[in-house]
Amino acid sequence: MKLEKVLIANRGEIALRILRACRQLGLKTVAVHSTADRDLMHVKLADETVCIGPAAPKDSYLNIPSIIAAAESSGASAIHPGYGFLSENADFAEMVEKSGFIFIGPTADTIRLMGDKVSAKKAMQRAGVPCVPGSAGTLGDNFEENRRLAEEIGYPIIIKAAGGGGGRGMRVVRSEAELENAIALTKREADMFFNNPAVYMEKFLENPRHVEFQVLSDGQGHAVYLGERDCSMQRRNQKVLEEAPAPFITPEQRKSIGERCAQACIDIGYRGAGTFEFLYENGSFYFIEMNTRVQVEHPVTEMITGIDIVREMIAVSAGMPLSIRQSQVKIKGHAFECRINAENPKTFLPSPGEIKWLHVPGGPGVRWDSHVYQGYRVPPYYDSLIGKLIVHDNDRELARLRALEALDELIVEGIQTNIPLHKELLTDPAEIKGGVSIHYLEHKLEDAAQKEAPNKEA
Ligand code: MV4
Repeated sequence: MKLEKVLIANRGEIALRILRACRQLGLKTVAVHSTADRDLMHVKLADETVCIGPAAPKDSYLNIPSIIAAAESSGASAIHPGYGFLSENADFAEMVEKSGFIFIGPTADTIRLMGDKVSAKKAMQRAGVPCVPGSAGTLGDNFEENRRLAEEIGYPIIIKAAGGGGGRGMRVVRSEAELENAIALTKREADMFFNNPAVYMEKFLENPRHVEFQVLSDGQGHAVYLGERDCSMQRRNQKVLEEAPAPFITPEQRKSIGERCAQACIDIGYRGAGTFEFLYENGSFYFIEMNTRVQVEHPVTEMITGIDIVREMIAVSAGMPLSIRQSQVKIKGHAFECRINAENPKTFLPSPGEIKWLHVPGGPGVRWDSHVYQGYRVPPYYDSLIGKLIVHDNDRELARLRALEALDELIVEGIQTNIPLHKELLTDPAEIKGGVSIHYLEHKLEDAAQKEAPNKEA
């Protein structure tokens, strides 16, 4: 089918980001929205709009029949799922294609392959991507075998649900005494949450960084890597501050891992934008999961490469060959992204409500990706991301200072935001140095809470 009109099956800043990419490609847009989202910026800007249900995500942004019906009634040729919601739902991708629409992303089979973390890891091992040492596949019921395997890998180990990912369905095991129970518990949870009791075992890395590689691939034998991002500054599996390139990663490491990721894309016939998630510890990379969607933090990669990732993922999904060769990908300077959330900066409780006053920063190397405007009411039903402040400069230190300047200019009144947290993080000596671990922020927040109320327990 010829690509003419794109239905945006998402909301918030990413829906607006997708709309902008479509406009640039000369494509018409259809915004689908819940009853709580009539005032979203991309709904105002879209060529057509369809209300797909009530505020609750399960009734609107996760309502597959409603979204397919909207695509049919509006005459859309393609559906862009954005991130979250249905973006990594293989059944949705399959339904979209079977209904005659283009799914802007990989095939349903690829999503299924990567959605099962055991089959994903096997595919990556075959392709020569370095993985965390662990079980060859799903754990069997023979405890003696599992006991020997854990002993071989060496404690601590981690039991993960094959159907999990993104931090759900995992259990760290520090000694043999805990092993049998931990496997049983994780299996039971996995069955409940993911409808799949399969679990696998890995060496548990105590203090890694989270470094991920961005790829673009056309499913026709061409793939490129766009370098890596460091997303270690996180709390409860929610990233807070991201940057590209990752501190202290050498050009040789980038090339070596990047080439393996790109080759893996060619091997599995991957189509679209993708992210290879790695843990990085003591100079080595260990693959953990692949994300088959556009990611929140894609702009930092766009800033250092000058490549429009959303535009490229739309183009390759429409059947166009990748227009970029690896030799054309050049990494220039450094970028940070601050996720600006409507939340209390200390308690992290959501802070929905009306934005009474908004002033956004500007100037060279400053980008503001956001759907909010003065007078907009942040609804309580969805995640609290209200904007992404992205800055770029010639090196990491200049980019850091630029981020601080931009944060000073950014004014959001009427609701609480985590702007103060970002100012604190970007002046933190460990962050100034760079390369903090995935546990840094949580430890820092615990220390701060301890200092404020020394008698309270953690
Ligand atoms: C790990 C790990 C340590 N060792 N696997 C959590 C999210 C999911 N994507 C994988 N996760 C982890 N897997 C091994 N073998 C530590 C984590 C982890 C983590 C990873 C990335 C970013 C934030 C994290 C927070 C806690 C734990």
